[in-house]
Amino acid sequence: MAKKFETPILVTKSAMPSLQHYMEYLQEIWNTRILTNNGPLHTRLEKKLEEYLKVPNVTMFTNGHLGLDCAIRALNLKGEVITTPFTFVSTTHAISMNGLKPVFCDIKMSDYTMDESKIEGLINENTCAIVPVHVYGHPCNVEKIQEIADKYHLAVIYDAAHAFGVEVDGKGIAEFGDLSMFSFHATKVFNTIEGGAVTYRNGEYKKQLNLLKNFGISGPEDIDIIGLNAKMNEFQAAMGLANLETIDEKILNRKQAYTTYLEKLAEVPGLRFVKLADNITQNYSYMPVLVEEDKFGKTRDQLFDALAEYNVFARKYFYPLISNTEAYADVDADVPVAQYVSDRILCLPLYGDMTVAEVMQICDIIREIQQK
Ligand code: T4K
Repeated sequence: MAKKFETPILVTKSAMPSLQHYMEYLQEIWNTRILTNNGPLHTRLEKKLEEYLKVPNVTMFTNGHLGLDCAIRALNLKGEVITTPFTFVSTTHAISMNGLKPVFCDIKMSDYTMDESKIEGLINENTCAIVPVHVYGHPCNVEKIQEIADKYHLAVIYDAAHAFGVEVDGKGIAEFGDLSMFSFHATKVFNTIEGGAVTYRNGEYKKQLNLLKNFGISGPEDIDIIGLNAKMNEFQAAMGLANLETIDEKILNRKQAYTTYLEKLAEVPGLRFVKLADNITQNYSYMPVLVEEDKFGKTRDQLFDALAEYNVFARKYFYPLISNTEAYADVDADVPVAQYVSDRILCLPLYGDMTVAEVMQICDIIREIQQK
């Protein structure tokens, strides 16, 4: 019989440095008394992230959502934006709150990212941009999307919230599109407590993004544009600097947990996993499994509820589809694949400190639920 966990296993667990190590960074803050507004730790982290993400420009934000909002704002867009409904609602809100109309494109069964073959059918004279999501850190078809964008003169802003450290053919995922947004939220592969960054190759965006996140202020007596307060503070930057020191180790550990899941669940009927191409360096940010009721014998929701009885708290990322929410009830969507996936997907627990023993126990539990 599979064993119930004594303490709850949640879908993720924040990566944290030792308290003592974090305190070393805090000591620097106490020395300078600079708590926010582009302080020394902030500057250091931005530089280190440019190296790690292999991109010439990184601008950090208080959270990923405001980063995405400012990335869209920086381009001064008007009209319709093609995006995916299979995401966290932040993506769609950032589009809508900029006065733009989201147009939902379906996703692919192979990796759940935007189906590039369906983009052109959604383009009209009002289309100004594409906002795809590297969902679960699975890279979109960046080449094809760029081809379409070039053909129709559209901007491409990637929601790369899940894609920290992901590479395609050795190139950082931040290389692609006009701008990309990474989330550094507590639940992400790399965290700064709350936080995020916008990355871009074209250095001309830097001035605008820095203005947008600091009330549009360019000097003590100059306010150039209308802006927000979306600055990352020094305590967040300190967490980022400390967490960045162990990021490769954490990703490696995630990989071990991820591959253990794949091996142990391979024979369970009705569970489908994504297989990415060999040219992709993954970050193993999520462990999505698609539950096919006809073969598994239970629905995704039944598995979700049964896991909770064993103290395992998976999450239905991403259900409901954004196009089915009250907030976007007025937006039409023809997205059958996204609907199919959203109704069946479940993210199993996965985090940087996860042990193989924990994964094996979860797999035993899943096998037991399937056979009951
Ligand atoms: N675009 C996409 C595609 C996104 O997924 C997100 C964020 C964004 C944009 C916006 O980025 P940010 O503005 O957030 O930087 C979580 C996160 O709050 C959210 O950041 C994330 N996506 C989304 C997918 O997941 P919830 O409501 O599921 O979080 P919560 O509080 O239920 O936490 C999940 C589990 O994580 C908990 O069961 C325990 C663990 N946890 C949570 C927190 C808050 C920790 O271990 N430590 C913590 O501090 O939204």
